[in-house]
Amino acid sequence: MSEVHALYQPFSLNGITFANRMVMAPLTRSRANAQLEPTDIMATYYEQRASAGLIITEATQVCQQGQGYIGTPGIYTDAQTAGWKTIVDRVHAKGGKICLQLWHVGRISHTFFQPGQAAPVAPSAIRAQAKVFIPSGFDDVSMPRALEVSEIAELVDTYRQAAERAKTAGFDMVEVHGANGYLLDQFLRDKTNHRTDAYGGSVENRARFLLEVVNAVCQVFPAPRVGSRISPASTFNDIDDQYPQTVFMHVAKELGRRGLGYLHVIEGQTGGARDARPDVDFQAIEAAFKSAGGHCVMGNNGYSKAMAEAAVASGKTDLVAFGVPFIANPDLVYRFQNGTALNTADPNTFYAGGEKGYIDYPFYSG
Ligand code: 8OZ
Repeated sequence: MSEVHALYQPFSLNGITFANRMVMAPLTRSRANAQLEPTDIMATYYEQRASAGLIITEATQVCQQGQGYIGTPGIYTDAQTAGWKTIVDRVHAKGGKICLQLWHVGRISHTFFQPGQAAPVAPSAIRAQAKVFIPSGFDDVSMPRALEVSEIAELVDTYRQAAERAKTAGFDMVEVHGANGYLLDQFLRDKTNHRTDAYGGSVENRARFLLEVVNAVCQVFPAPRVGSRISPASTFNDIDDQYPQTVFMHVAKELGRRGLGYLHVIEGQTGGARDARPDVDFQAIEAAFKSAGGHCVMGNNGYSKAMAEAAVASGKTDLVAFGVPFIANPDLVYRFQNGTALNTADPNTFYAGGEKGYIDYPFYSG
């Protein structure tokens, strides 16, 4: 009988127990309906993956202005909330735990998605070198406008309302998406934040919006039920900073000080090299979160089974989030634990809509 590796053993996060330490990473799949409500096939997809220790949902916009991609779900209408509740109930019925990722794309958007076809919003009026897919095909993202300070306060409350809806839907946790070049990350980094008010300039000022959002969400969920995702070394979506280590050490300490449940770190370039940026020390950032009072660390980015087992065994990370392997393997936990072969993911169906490449990946059958 082989030993049960720590990766497959339960993990307790301040009173919430995950069946194992394998997390399904947030994955945009573009299967919401025209009203951006979760659909039946989404419920099937998440239910199929309920053996993950924790599922983090795909990024979910907190308001229409926060949308930048076709078919990504929202959490700002009653029908969207009801759709999410169905998903939560089905995951819970299978014994799983599920966390909603709260998202606003900021400048990574197009007038096509915006209320009244207005400009997307950002810390500063700087257009990203990025493309978005709209019904007529790929197009450049639109020129954004800088948010007014009063609008930032409104957006903080929008996140709070989204957290209220997540609570109504029965989610176990919520994750504040602070990664990958979207709105909160745009505030953190000096390439995209050129403001001269209380939300720009110093690292403290650039982190203010993220921390205000986290404070607001923690009024709804207890802090240990709130996580945040960051990508300190990533340049995805035309984001960058001269001194990422300084920025993210501050962010990690402040999030830890608030007693958050977890810090979710994309270690390296999003979906790419783990050593993309040698001046970023992930271990130091993760340790700063914990020593300031944060509960646990979730590592992400290109982990193999062997890497994940070693990282958890050594205490380098508490939880490991897997993305693409969970797309193709609903029973990834079983397959890892039993050393069986894995299905291969088909990138052509990642964002294609429909059931193909979504709910038809087979479970292991021997
Ligand atoms: C891939 C395609 C669309 C969105 C992220 C929410 O990178 C995303 C995303 C990824 O965090």
